[in-house]
Amino acid sequence: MINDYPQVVTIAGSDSDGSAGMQADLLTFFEKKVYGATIITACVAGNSYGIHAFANMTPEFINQEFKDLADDFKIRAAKTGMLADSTIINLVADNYEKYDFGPLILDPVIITKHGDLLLEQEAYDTLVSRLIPLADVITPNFFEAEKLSGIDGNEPDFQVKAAQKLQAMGAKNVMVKGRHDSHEQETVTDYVLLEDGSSFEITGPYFSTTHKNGTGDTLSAAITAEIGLGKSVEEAIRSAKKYVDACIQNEIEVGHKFGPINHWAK
Ligand code: PXL
Repeated sequence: MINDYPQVVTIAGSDSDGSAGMQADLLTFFEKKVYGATIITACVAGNSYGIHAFANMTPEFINQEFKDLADDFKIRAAKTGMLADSTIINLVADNYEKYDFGPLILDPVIITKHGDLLLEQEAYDTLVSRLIPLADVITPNFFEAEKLSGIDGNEPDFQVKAAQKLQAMGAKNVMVKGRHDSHEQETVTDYVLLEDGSSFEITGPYFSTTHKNGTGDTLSAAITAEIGLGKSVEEAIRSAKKYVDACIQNEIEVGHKFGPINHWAK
């Protein structure tokens, strides 16, 4: 058996409503035609109104998931999503150092669009010390970039400064997503700083919709898929951004409040 079909993995939480977390990642992998494996870190019970219960996987279980994939599959790229707490971050880093799963796309999932916390407060330090130095690409949203860089989002050139800081902290390539919290705005501008020091901006339309659950997961999953398919980081980011915009634009009517995006969009 040659085992050479492009294979990627998401190391993330399961979201019972199917809109975010590893469910959004798998839908993205499927649409991008890469084979998607999953390392579940935690499960959340919720729906479009919010999250109502959490359960973390045990360290033994997570270690076994890594081992089983490493024993059999040829993973070409990996992404992280919800990592829940310090213990899980440490063992994800340990396993990442132990096995070759290709480039790591770190989506520093901290809080949901409903305001539910997905990472315990004391886990930031572990994320910074253990995972940022392993990241080939990090994709913080505006709030996460503020939190991780320690720079105030109102400072002039915030995205540039935050990206430089995150690179100095060890991430090779950084995408600081634009602010999208005002219904007045017409566009959103993301800033990307590449490993070689070059940079670019991507400006896209701002979509005023409540159906945006799983947007960040989908973006980082699409970057992971493209990198798994052999694209450069720049190509992967540009193509992922286009895909996510299409997913938001082509609404799908599921749930009553903060609904999912539409992964069938092209
Ligand atoms: O979209 C962030 C996210 C990531 N992972 C899990 C989630 C959510 C948001 O709800 O539930 C498991």
